[in-house]
Amino acid sequence: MRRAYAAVDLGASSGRVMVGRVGPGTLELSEAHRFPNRPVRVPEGLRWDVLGLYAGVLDGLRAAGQVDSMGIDGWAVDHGLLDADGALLGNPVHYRDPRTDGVAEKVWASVPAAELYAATGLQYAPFNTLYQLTAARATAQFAHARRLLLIPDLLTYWLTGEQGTELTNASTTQLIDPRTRSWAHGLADRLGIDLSLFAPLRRPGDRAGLLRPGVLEDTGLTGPVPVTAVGSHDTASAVAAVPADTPRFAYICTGTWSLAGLELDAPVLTEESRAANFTNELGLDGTVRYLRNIMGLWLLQECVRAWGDPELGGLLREAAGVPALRSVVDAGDEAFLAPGRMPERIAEACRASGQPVPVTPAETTRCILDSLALAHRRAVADARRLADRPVDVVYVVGGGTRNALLCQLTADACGLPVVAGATEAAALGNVLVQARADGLAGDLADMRALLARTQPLTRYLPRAGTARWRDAEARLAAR
Ligand code: ADP
Ligand code: LRH
Repeated sequence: MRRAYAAVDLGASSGRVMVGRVGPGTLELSEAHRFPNRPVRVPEGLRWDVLGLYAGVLDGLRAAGQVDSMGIDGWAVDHGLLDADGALLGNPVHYRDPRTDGVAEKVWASVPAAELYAATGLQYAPFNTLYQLTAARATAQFAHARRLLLIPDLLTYWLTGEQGTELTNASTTQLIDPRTRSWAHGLADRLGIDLSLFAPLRRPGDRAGLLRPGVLEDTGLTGPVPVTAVGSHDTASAVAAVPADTPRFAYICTGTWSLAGLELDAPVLTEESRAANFTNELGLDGTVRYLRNIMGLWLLQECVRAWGDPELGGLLREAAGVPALRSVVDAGDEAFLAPGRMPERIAEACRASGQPVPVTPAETTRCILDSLALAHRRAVADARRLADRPVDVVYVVGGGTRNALLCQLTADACGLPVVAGATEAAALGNVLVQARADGLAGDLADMRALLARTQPLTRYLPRAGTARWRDAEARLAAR
C-alpha cells in the first residue's frame, strides 16, 4: 500500500508543494508546484507577501492532486497578528526588516543576555520573535492583536480554521525553555509578554485539523483531508531528513541560510556556548538542534540579484577557476543581514581587513564560497568542542547540495568527508512525519535509514591542504 502526502515547504527564496509517496520501504518525492517568495518593501518596511504565499499553497495542492494528508513547514520567527475576530492585522514583517535594530540591548537592560540564554538556550539574533514583539509593542496594530500565529501555523489556520503553535518553530521565539520543552513563563512575566497571545502548543505528528470545505472547493480535493503538524520549522524538518547512518555526525542545512551543528538529546546552556552564539532549537522526538546560523547562500543570492541574474551554473564554473582563499569575510557577521549592495559590502569587508578586493562576479562568488566553507568549518569544530561530541562525517542537505564546489570546499575546510543528501530535505522531513502519524514510518533512526536507502547521496572527500583553511581562519580572527 502506498500513501501520498503533500509537503508545503516555505523557504525564504521560494515556496514549494512536494508530494511524497511512501510505502513499506519506499519513498519517492516529486515537485507539484514551486513559486517565488519575494519580500516586498512598502513605506513602513520589508514585508512578506503572505497572501501570495497562501495562493501558491492552494495552487500547489490543486497540482498535487488527491493526497492522504498534508503538512506545512517554513522559515522561523516571523508571524501574523490576528484581531479579536481572527482576521490578519497587516502583512507579516520580514525578519530582515530594521525595526529590531537596537531592540535587543533594551531587552537586556531588564533581563541580561546571559539570563536570557540560561532560560531559553537561544542564540542572539536581532530577529528572534521576542525582540520583534518588543519592537511592535507600542504600535496601533499590536494594540488590536489578540493572537500571534507563526507563519506555518497561520497558513494552517487559513486551511483548517484551527489555531495552534507548533513546538519546533515555537522554540525560535526565545520564549520556550528547552529543558521542559514548554513556555518559559517566568521569563515572559519578567518581560511583560502575555503568553496567551500564543495558541496552545502542538507537537510534530499531532493532528492540526481538516481542510475546510472552501479549501477543498478551491483545490479540487475530496475531503476529508487531514492536516498534520510536522516539524514546522523548516530547519527542524530538514535535520530530521539528514540521512545519517551514525550518531557521530554533524549537519549543515544550506539554503538561504547555512545552519550548521549537531543533534543532541539535551541543550548546552553554558556561558561559553552563549559567547559562541550557538542555539538550542527543538527537534523531533526530544532532540535539540544545537547549531549556529551562518548567512548562507543569501550572500550569493543578493549578489546575483545585483548582477542582473546571470546563470548560476556558469558563474560557479568560473568561480571554481579563481584561486582559493585569496580573500575571506566573516559569513556569520550580522552586517550582511540586510538586503542590498551585497557585492559592494563584500568588497568593503575585504578592503577593511586588508585583503585583495574581489572585482569580478567570479571573484566575488569565490570569496563567498570560501567564506561559507570557512564558517562551516568553524561551526562544526565549535559545536564538537562545546557539546563535547565526536564527529566523523558532515551531512549537507538543502539547496546548497546543488553547489558541488561549496560541498567540496566544505569537506576541504572541515577536513572531514561530506555526504550531500537531499536538496529538498525539509519537504522529506515533513513527509516522513506525516507518514509516521499514519503508521508508515518509525523513529528518527528508521526515517534516516529509509532516506539513506531511497535518496541519492554524493560523497566528497577532503583534499589535502587543511592547513590553508587553518591559516585563513587565523587571518580572519586576527582582524
Ligand atoms: P530556501 O529554502 O532558504 O529558500 P533553498 O534550500 O531552496 O533555499 O536553496 C536555495 C539556494 O540553492 C540558492 O540560493 C542557490 O544558491 C542554490 N541553488 C539552487 N539551484 C542551484 C543550482 N542549479 N546550482 C547551484 N546552486 C543552486
Ligand atoms: C531557515 C530559517 C533558519 C532561521 C531563519 C530565520 O529558513 O528557518 O533556521 O534562523 O530561517
